[in-house]
Amino acid sequence: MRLPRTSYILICGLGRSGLSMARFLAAKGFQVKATDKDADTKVHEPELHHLGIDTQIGYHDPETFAGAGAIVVSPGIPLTMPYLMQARTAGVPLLGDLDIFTSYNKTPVVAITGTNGKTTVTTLVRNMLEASGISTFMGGNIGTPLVDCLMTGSTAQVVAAEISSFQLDLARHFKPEIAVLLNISPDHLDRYENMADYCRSKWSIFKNQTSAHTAIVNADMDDNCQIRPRPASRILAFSSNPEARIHQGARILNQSIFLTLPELSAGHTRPIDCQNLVRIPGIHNLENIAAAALAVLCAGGNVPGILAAVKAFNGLPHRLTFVAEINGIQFYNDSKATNTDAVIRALNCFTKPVVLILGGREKDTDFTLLRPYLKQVKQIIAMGEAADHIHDLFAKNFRVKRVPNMKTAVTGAHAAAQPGDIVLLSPACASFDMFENYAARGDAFACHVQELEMKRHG
Ligand code: UMA
Repeated sequence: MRLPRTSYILICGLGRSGLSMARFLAAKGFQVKATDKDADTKVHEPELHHLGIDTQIGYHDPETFAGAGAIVVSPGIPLTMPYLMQARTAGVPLLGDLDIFTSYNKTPVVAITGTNGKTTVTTLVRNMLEASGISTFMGGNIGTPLVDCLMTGSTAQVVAAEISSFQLDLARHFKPEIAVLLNISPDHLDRYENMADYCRSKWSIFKNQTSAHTAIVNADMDDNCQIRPRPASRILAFSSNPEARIHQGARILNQSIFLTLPELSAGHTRPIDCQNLVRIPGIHNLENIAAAALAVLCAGGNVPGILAAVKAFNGLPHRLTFVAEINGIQFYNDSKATNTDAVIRALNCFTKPVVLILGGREKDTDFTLLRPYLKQVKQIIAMGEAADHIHDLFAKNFRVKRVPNMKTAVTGAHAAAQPGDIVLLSPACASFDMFENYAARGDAFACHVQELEMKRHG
């Protein structure tokens, strides 16, 4: 891919991704301009000006878009943004960070996408590779932009990259040596036309792979999430369905993972007994471990490294994290559950009665997908912009209480629960209506739970 030298490259959006890209392209000697509609990003102006980058901050100027040689679009900015659409129509190429990273990167990449579990699997892949003696750079949607790997003089032997569908939407040349598709379930339908579009975006992670590469795919995805043609790369499958036949890949059966792969000696099959090894709950986490282990073996890691990393892994914050037990009621923070499938995964981990805190900003969410899994839910606490919608959908069959904020969500849930019950914050929504991000929402939940605990102790 050739980047323009005769005209400027416009960076659209100065969040983490755009800022890193501006620094990177300026360091490569390109003429760079940067724009962000949010005046708060003015704090970056001195640094950007020092790097020779012109800025338009607090507004977007359509002429700057139309006159660019190329526009690098931050992943969170929809491609339907009018100035982007006009520029594209006028022939200005829209680029994403993956293609720019690909044109400079020389390190093998393990790329991980999927609706749920991406961050956990990316972290596991990094930890397993490191425990196998392979130095690894971890970046992408997980937080550290991938071009940072190219700027820090990293000596990593492998890049473990969490990849979002938003990043894939602008990728034409991204070609990871190993790519993992964990699962697909409805999400981001405010940005995609329909589920088929979202699925196409996810599967495109494999589109440039050749027979020299490896695709690791969840064999249990239903037909709606499948896509033809299948990738040209070697396909490894993983499954937790006892009926599944896995020729090469991983099966999850009775709390064990059976890996079958030519990379393994000793008959190509290796069972891993997870009973006393794995500290993170749920079948979905065994799937995550299986997918990570396959990727790591393909990238040169080893079984002792995999076992050591799994044993040491306690899970990431805001993912079904135990907060406290008050009066025999256990409180769990699953703030990262921003879609219905993640809530279903969380509910499947409990057999006890649950008071479920749902709500936030909707993403064209179909909450009715939750209905078959709500048997053990004794009360729904509905908060945020989605509260009325949730109430209207479920109030006929469930007890639903609407609350104005997180504090009343926690006190309301506590009042509705009895000793032995679970209070679960697993909102099925984005957090941006009430919080800066899902982490701030999870912290607020934990903080109000702690207040309850303090009150109890007088
Ligand atoms: N902006 C404009 N004009 C617009 C709209 C937005 O200038 O019309 C500006 C905003 O004012 C803001 C910037 O664009 O300053 C935000 O860009 P961004 O949303 O792409 O955010 P970044 O901080 O660059 O973070 C992005 C990813 N964000 C999204 O995909 C929404 C981060 O993933 C990623 O960690 C980071 O790049 C580094 O690679 C976050 C995320 O929520 C965690 N991802 C989604 C998810 O996991 O569900 C996909």
